[in-house]
Amino acid sequence: MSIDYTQRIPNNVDLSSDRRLQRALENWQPRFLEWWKDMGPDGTLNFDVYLRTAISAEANGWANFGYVKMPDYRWGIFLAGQDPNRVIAYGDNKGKPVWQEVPGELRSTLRRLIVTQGDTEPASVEQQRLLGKTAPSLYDLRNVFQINCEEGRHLWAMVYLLHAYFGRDGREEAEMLLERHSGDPDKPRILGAFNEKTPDWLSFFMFTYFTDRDGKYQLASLAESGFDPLARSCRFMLIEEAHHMFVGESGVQRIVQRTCDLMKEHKTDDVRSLGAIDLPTIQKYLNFHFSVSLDLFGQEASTNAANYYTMGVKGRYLETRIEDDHVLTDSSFDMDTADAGRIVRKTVPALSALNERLRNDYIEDCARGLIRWNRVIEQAGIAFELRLPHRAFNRRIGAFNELNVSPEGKVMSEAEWKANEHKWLPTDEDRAYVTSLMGPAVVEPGKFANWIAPPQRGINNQPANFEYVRFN
Ligand code: BYC
Repeated sequence: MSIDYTQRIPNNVDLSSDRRLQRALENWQPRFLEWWKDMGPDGTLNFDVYLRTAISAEANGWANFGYVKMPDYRWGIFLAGQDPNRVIAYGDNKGKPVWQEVPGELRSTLRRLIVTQGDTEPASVEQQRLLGKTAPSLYDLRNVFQINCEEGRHLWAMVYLLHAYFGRDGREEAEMLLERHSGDPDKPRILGAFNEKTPDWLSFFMFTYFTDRDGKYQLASLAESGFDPLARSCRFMLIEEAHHMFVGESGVQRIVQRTCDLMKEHKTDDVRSLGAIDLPTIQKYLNFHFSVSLDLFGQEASTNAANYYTMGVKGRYLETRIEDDHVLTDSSFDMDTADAGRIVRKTVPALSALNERLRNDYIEDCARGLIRWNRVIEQAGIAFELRLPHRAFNRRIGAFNELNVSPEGKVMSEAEWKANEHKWLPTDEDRAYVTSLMGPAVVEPGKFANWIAPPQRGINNQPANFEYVRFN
């Protein structure tokens, strides 16, 4: 179904045919805009930003580019097309038609998953609220705003589901999504990583590379849901999400490129004296964001995850492409876990290991970007390799929470870990240094901050010196 842009809330769900729902969402809309003004990108209400806006739910030609003032961005409700023959691909309900309404017995489970997903979207906008003040270029400024707008739209996607399918409880949850805030001591966001700060652009690029990629894997699992409106919402969100991870990957790559260029030109490792970010510091930020994002996959052994799967609520990554029985009651899975203070390999029932399996898929995907970043370093003839730390390193959630593990995977005493932590994770001094490089924002078209290389190409085939943001 095409998107109706004549409505106050653009949508492809025929919203105008359900007056009650339409009115409920139109009541939530001003609350969302208030939140955007208070918690969204700071001081930007009058900027014209070269943004893409979804205009069709088809993969080809789905977006339109043009200048938009962000409070006027057309946040809307877009679901990917419906397949009338779609059946549940796994679990006890395998082969049965997908649900167009919420089955009563799955109501609280589905609501909880949708709320958890929805909670991350505004959280990331809150985390990125101040980045515009220190943008390294107009190109980057535009990209953070694009991401913020689309995370706002992803919030809309989840709020639509809550309003449309969960009655009064759903409306209350939608309110709460605007009341919890990232880092708020009284009403924090639900998942750990979304209460961390994103105070600088190195953190931002690492966040969009590692944490948005958790989003990709969680959304892909929910895109397999037997609850069809959730599956279709997530499928469309994934199309938007790809750009966010591109911003992360290319952002880190451009920082690495600039660092290597300076190291080569000045024949020195001491790029801090040249106002750039040294490779060991980049590695420490990588260690932090990777480990915090690993926590987002939950416990290694999880009965929650087993139940989601058995009930048909949340599948595996690309479930329908996997060749097995899609029931998993007789399958096992090998994984590392902690036992009596050590990392041990165990064979466990496959159903209880679904979080870990998804984490494996994620880690494999994360490694691909490092290959590209390391190629830049290698081409500069520099002997340094960025590495993903061991999965047990710096964990707060799951079995490894109780261990102290080095990036290489060595288990150690707390004292030894504490004595070495400064080599592995950003110290206050590292953070202060990176912060000192930030800002004021570089706002001249085609100019870039000293610590980052220009992108290889512009947005939507525009040149790098395009005026991506007009300040009025
Ligand atoms: N922090 O059995 P477990 C994105 C809790 S990112 C705090 O493993 P489950 C985005 C858990 O709630 C993607 N608590 O749980 C990215 C449970 O509590 P109860 C977001 C945690 O449910 C960038 C207990 O520990 N989407 O989209 O299997 C920018 C037992 O754990 C955490 C989703 O996450 C944690 N990290 O797995 C913008 C998808 N981990 O029941 C956006 C929806 C676990 O004991 N969520 N706990 O009270 C889920 O699928 C699941 O809730 C989780 C957790 C995978 C997160």
